[in-house]
Amino acid sequence: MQSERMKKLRVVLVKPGKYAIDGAVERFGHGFMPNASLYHIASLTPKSLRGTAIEVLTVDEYVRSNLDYLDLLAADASQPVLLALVGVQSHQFHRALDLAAFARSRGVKHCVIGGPHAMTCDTTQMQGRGVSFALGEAEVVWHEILSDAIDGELKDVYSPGMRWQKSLDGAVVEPPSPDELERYVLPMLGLYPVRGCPYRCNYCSVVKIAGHPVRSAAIETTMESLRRAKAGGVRYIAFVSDNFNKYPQATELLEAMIEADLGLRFFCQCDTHVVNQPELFDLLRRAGCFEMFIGVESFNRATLKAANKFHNYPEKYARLAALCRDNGIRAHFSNIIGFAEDTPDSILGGLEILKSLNPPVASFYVLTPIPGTEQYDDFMAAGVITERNLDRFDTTCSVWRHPTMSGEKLEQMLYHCYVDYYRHLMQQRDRHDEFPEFTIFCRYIASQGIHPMAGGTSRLTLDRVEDYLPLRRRTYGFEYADLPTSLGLSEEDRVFNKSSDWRRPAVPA
Ligand code: B12
Repeated sequence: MQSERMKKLRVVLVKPGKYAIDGAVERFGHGFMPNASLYHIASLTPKSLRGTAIEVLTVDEYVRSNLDYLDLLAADASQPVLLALVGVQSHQFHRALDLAAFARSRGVKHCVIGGPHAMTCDTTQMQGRGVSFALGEAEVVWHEILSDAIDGELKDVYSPGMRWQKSLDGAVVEPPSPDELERYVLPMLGLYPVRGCPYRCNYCSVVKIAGHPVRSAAIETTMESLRRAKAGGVRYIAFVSDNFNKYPQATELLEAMIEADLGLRFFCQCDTHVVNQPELFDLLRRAGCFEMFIGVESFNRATLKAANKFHNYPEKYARLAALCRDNGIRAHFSNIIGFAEDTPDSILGGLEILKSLNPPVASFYVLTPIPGTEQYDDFMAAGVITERNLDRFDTTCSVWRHPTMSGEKLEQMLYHCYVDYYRHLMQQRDRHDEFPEFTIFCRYIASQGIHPMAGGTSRLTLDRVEDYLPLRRRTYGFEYADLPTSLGLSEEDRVFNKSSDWRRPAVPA
C-alpha cells in the first residue's frame, strides 16, 4: 500500500546522435560499444530520492533502428518526466537541442543538457528557453537536478561555479541489459576509473572537461563494476580514461583484476610516456589488455611542440609499438592530420613511417579546433575558423583556414591515409589479428568517404535535420547556434586545477 502511494519520477537518459554531413541523423545497425556516459549516469541515479521512486530509461540514439524511442520524450499523466541529454559533445549539440525542443513540445517539463559541450562552452544564447544546462560533472549536480525535478522546477543552469568534484565518489556501474548489448558489435562496457590529464595539449578538451588533477574512485568500485559486467554478459571493457598509465593506482587495479581472473578483455588509453613504464605492459597483458590506444598524433617533433604536446618523442614510437607487440597488445596509433605545419608531403611521409612501425590499428583525424580548447580560442581570435555549423566539428571535416592546404585536400588526405594504411595491413600474409574484420571494415568504409571511427557499422537513415529545423527555430530563435565562446573556470576550479601532480591522487583519501 505504501509503495502505491509513493511519488514517481521517470528519468529518460539519452545519448544524442548527430547530424551527418548529408543532414541525416547518424544511426548505425550496430554500434561499436555502448555509450559510457549513459551507464555511468544511470548508475549515479538513486532508486528513490526524498520519498520519490525513480525509474531510469537509457537510449543510445546512434543504435536505434526505428523512431519508437521518441515516444519516451513525451509527458506522462502518471508521473513527471525528466529528459537528460548526456555526454553531449560539440558536434552533437544541435541534435541535443532538437531532442530537448521535441520533448518540450510534447509536454515534457524538465529537460537538461550536460557533458563536454555544456561544461566547456558558453550556452547563454540558449538559456531561459525551457531547457537547462549542466556546467558541472554529474557527480556535482545530478542529485540537485533530480531533486528539483521532484519539486517541479529546474533551474536554467546548474553548477556555474563548480565544474569538478574534488574527490570522486565513484559509482558501481550496472552494465547494459543483454538486449541492449545486442545492439553493438562487441558486448562491451565503458568504464571511467580515473579522470584528469596533467598535460596541456592546446587542441584537446579533456583538460577542460576533466581537469589536470588525476582523480579516481576506489579500486573496489571498479572491481565491483567489472564483476557485475561479467555477470551481465559483458566480455570486453573499454577503460575510457585518457591516460591509464597516469593512474597512481593502475598497478593495484591490474593486480586485483589478475587475482579476480574474470576473463574480461579490455582496451585502455595511454600517453606515449608509457614507453618509459615497461613493467606496466606485462601487468596489462596478464590482466587481459587486448588494445592500447595511444595518441601519437604526429611524427614531427616540432609540430608536437607547437601543439604543447611536449611529451611525445617520435623516435620512441617504434619501441612503443614493439612493447605492445611483445606483450600481445594491439597498439592503436591515433594520428592527427592538418596541423598548421603539415603539408601533403609531410602527411604522406608520416604515413610511410607509420607503415614501418606497423601498429595493428591506426586512426586518423583532421585537426579540429574543438570549442572550449585553447586552440579554439586562438583560432577564433585569429579569425581563421571558416565553419559556422557545430555539427561539422567532429574531426572529419576541415573547419578552419589551413595556411597551405585547402579543406578539400585535407579531407581527401584523411581518407587516403585510412585506405592506404589498411591496404598495407591487409597485404601482410603473416597477420595474426584478433579482429581481422575490423581491418577490412576500415579499408572498405574509408574508401566510401565515411570515417571508420564514427561509432558503428551499417549506417541507417530514418530522419534528417530538416525534420527538426522548424521546431529549433521556434524554440531557440535560430537555425544554427552561434559558435560559442569558451567557458572560463571559476576561481575555485582554477586553484584546484593548478594543484595537479599525477603521481598522487588529487585529494588524498
Ligand atoms: C570514449 C570516447 C570516445 C568513444 C565513444 C564510444 C562510446 N560509444 O561511448 C569514441 C572512440 C567512439 C569517440 C569518438 C569521438 N570522440 Co570521443 N571521447 C571519448 C572519451 C575518451 C571518453 C568519453 C567517456 O565515455 N567518458 C566517460 C563519461 C562517464 O564521461 P562524460 O560523458 O564526460 O560525462 C561526465 C561529464 O561530462 C558530465 N555529464 C555528461 N553528461 C551529463 C549529463 C548531465 C545531465 C549532467 C548533469 C552531467 C553530465 O558528468 C559525467 C560524469 O562525470 C572522451 C575524453 C574524455 N575524457 O571525456 C573523448 C571526447 C568526448 N571525444 C571527443 C571527440 C572530439 C570525439 C570525436 C568527434 C573525434 C575524435 N577525435 O575522437 C569522435 C566522435 C564520434 C561520435 N560519433 O561521437 C572530444 C569531445 C570534445 C567536445 N567538446 O565535443 C573528447 C572530450 C576528447 C577530446 N580530446 O577532446 N570518443
